[in-house]
Amino acid sequence: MPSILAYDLGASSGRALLGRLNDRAIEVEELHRFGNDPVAVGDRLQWDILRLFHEIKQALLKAKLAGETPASLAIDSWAVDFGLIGRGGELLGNPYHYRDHHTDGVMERLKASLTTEKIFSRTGIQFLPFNTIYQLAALNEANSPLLEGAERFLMIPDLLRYFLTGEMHNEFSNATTTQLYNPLDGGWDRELLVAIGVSPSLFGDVVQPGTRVGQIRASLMDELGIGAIPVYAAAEHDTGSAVAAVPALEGDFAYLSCGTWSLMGTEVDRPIINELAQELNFTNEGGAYGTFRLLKNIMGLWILQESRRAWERAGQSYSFPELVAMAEKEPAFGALIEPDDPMFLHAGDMPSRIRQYCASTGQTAPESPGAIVRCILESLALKYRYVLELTERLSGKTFSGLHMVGGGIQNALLCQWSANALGKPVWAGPVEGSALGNLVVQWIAQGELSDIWEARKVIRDSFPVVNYEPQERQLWEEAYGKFRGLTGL
Ligand code: LFR
Repeated sequence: MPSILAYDLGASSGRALLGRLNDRAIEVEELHRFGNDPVAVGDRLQWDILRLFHEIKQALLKAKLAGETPASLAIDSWAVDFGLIGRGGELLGNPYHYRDHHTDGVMERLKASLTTEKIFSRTGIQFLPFNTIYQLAALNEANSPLLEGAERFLMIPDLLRYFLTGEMHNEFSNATTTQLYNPLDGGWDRELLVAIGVSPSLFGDVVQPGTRVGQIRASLMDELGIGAIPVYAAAEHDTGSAVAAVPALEGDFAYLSCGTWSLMGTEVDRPIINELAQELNFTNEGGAYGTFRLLKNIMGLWILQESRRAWERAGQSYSFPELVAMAEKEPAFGALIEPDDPMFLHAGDMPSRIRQYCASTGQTAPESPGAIVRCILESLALKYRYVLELTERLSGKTFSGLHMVGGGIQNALLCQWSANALGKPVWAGPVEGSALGNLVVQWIAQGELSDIWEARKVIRDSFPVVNYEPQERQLWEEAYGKFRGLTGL
């Protein structure tokens, strides 16, 4: 059985995995792993997109040197960010990072001028200040030369795929995250585009996950000394790929895709766009095979990653396992935060911000790294409980437990505390959710798997799922009450 290749790019690292399907069992092999370090230049925070493309090529080279000829490849990545292509097909500037400050205040202004109701009813997408719509509006407000010279809009995987193949296509799952795509009409929302001063001509036809969208270009084959490789569109939004890989056996399941972000929700057949969804600020992101992800973003392990960087800058280096071990030794529920407070969104000194949050809510601020990590992880687990309750309320479903997928599940303490907070079991696995979702969409497109449910079954049979049963129920019930009181949720 020939291998196929999945590139999964996260906000802090990327990986290339080779997958093989043998007797309905998936085998994966990590071909290449690399850091993804955004670069601050002056006031701007940007992605090092050419470095990412270099790493994509490195993986192709590694495949060749290992004697592998992948039968196809696809790329998924974080959402909302994009590059603009100018005359002659050149990329204009480096894509901005969604945590850049150029969108500050833009969402509030557009909500007031266009109305919240209009934006939500046309897109079904949650209000996050970094959504593409606000990034493009910010460029327009700033009379950016990037926008003046732009002829095409490509999101990160579209762009990298364009570098690979020379062909430009906009992929569906990622397109929906822009808050500029109308899932009811099934196309880009021209009215919203015109309202933010961006020409609809930049936006191309939208291709579905599983579409073959070219092959690697001749110049790249020459450069690397390799043959042609067909290129597919996966569910190119990493969360879309992660949910495609949830090893659920029944339709009504709840998931948490756990990485830099924690994305919690359920899969639905059609977007739920109503007053309650708008009020609770849930999203309806497009997925593979006509599915939608009714979910909510939770700030996730970003706060921990960014705290670790702050300690590193102060000359104290800790690994994640070290930090988790330190947290475990601290007393329970010393201090709690609302992880989704806007003060935690941008890069910076998280330990100080956490102390500031605690001081302003009348709590004793955690000082040591262990106490800070305990505060972050307990607060996340309690926020999961809150968002799962909202998901049940909005979807009308009741969940018997929670599927957790993604790199964050390697943190066993977080999984256990999540089960404790929910009072329901957590089923953790697989770790490489997004890359597996990417692989199975390619196999379905090639007729190797029949559909998404068969794919989920095969994933379930191929990778371990760790079961965490809830413990210390009373303690966590009380903590949940304290969390709701403190955060005002
Ligand atoms: C997760 C993710 C989220 C999206 C955020 C920003 O990696 O794709 O789904 O809201 O990154 O793009």
